[in-house]
Amino acid sequence: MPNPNTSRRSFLQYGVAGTVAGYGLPATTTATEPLPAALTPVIEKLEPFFTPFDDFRDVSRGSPVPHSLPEAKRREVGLTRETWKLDIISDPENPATLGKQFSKKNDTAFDFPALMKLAEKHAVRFSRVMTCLNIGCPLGMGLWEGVPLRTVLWLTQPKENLRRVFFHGYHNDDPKQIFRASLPVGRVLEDPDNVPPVILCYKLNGEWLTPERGAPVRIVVPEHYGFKSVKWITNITLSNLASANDTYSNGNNDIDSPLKSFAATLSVPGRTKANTPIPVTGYAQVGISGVSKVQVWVSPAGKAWLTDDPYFTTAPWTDATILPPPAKWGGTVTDALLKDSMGFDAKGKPTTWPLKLGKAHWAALLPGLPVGDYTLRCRTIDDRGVAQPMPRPFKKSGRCDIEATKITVE
Ligand SMILES: Nc1nc2c(c(=O)[nH]1)N[C@H]1C(S)=C(S)[C@@H](COP(=O)(O)O)O[C@H]1N2
Ligand SMILES: [Mo]
Repeated sequence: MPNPNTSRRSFLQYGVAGTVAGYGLPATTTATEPLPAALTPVIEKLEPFFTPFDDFRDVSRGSPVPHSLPEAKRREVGLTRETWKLDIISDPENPATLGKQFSKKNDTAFDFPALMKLAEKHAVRFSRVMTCLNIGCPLGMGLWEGVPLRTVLWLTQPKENLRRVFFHGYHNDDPKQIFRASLPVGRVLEDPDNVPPVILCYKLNGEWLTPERGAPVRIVVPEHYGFKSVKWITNITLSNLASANDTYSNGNNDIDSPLKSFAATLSVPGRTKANTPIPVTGYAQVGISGVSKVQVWVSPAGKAWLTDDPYFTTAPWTDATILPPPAKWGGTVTDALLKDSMGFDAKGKPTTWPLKLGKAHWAALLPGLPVGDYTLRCRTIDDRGVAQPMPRPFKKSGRCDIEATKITVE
């Protein structure tokens, strides 16, 4: 696989003063700033960086959901690598001018061996978190591998009248069950700065996609919420229609909203002793504008905040520590897999940190508190200095509310 690294921005060097067991994090973040020892036990218990298959959460529509079909049926309907067939056609209602089309009807469908042939030269791998626009917590963090969709699109020899690419997957041959998404053709043909390409994906964390994750082939759109990453892909339609009609545009969803940054906690002691420092951990989702800081703030519970400051911008936030790249990546991801992945160097080390469109972990040791009930809040600050939930606070463009967690000090 060619090394597709484009970013040469060197990233912060972390001192490695010793390795914490389990999650395998270096015990210091920078040579000058050791992590307090009280954080070691909670950091050891953090989830793996890449999500193991069984821990991925599933968002699938369909009755029955396609991945629940028995193997024989999946084979019959083209949901195995051996039987997969992809239509790539011009939209009959808003035709794009193509030199060539691929269809089951004419026995010219694009198939898995053809995809693997392209993969030899064009395959890319990149990490990204899969998040549902309507769910507050990511479904899983993965290393996705596939062929850029544009490489396949160019096989149709498009000439003109092509403005939008629509795609949908297997839907039990019931038009009412079609789950459709789309992109402007420009996004398929060209990638915004440092964002990986839209891919026809066949591997996750180095293994073939499982039926639940969309086998044999799904779309992955790196910078968008999960609904653009259509599973069990069977149809690509090249259209001259200028506007989207994604299934997700129903339900008041903002389908043009790329991934947002936000922070959430993973471990917070619900009850704790007075005047004793309180170790907390969490994760940050790294959206399109990155994450430069994670911050925490503890306040007495039930105390009203200023009504003209709904996002607590004037609260006394303090910085948490964003943890460095883990020594062990988790899932089935190895350094060998990472070394020719986008955003990683020849040794399998990330070239920037935290990984854009990914997940990072953080930790903080809160100062001891007097007896009482408290609220812990956390937030991200993006690369432009904008604090969560800005710049796009609306619920239907992806979740990013400032999380509030209760702590009782006894
Ligand atoms: N064919 C198909 N693809 C689909 C869906 C679906 O229902 N059918 N759900 C989408 C939504 S809403 C999300 S959030 C992601 C979730 O990906 P995952 O199930 O692999 O976690 O899949 C997307 N792809
Ligand atoms: Mo979703």
